[in-house]
Amino acid sequence: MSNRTLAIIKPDAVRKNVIGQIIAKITESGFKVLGVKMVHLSKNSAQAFYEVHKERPFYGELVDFMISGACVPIVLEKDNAVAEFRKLIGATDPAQAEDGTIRKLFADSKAENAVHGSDSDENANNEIAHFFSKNELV
Ligand code: IDP
Ligand code: MG
Repeated sequence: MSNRTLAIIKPDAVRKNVIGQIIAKITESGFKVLGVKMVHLSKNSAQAFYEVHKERPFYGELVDFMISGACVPIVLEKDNAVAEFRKLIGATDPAQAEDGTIRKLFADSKAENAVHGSDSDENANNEIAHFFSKNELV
């Protein structure tokens, strides 16, 4: 069990101007922010980030969505961070997400679902390295 995970505030939530509300919800839930930046992903970078999904039917749509505007990757720290953050964001499809979760509050659809959260410690480490060098993290 590791204590770090990668969150991304996705382009739909950036467009809705709810970056601050989402970060407030995250920090109120006991996560510490170790790193944060705003980036506009290139197609190559988004394809590489979602490489694990390249055989899925929605891969092209997902990459196009993730490059449709800026996003905000955030490195978070908390005990059992990966599982705790997945609980806070809720189900992939906001229609299935529990009340009070970030996706229930801010997401519009299964594709445009406001936030990303790593799904394992191994992926969290790789995803953190995708966006941040060591000297960018506290
Ligand atoms: P997760 O983000 O809850 O871990 P994954 O299955 O890993 O969900 O899918 C990655 C992302 O791909 C989702 O967050 C969502 O943006 C997008 N996605 C997942 N399923 C679909 C779908 O059926 N249609 C369109 N986009 C999807
Ligand atoms: Mg996933």
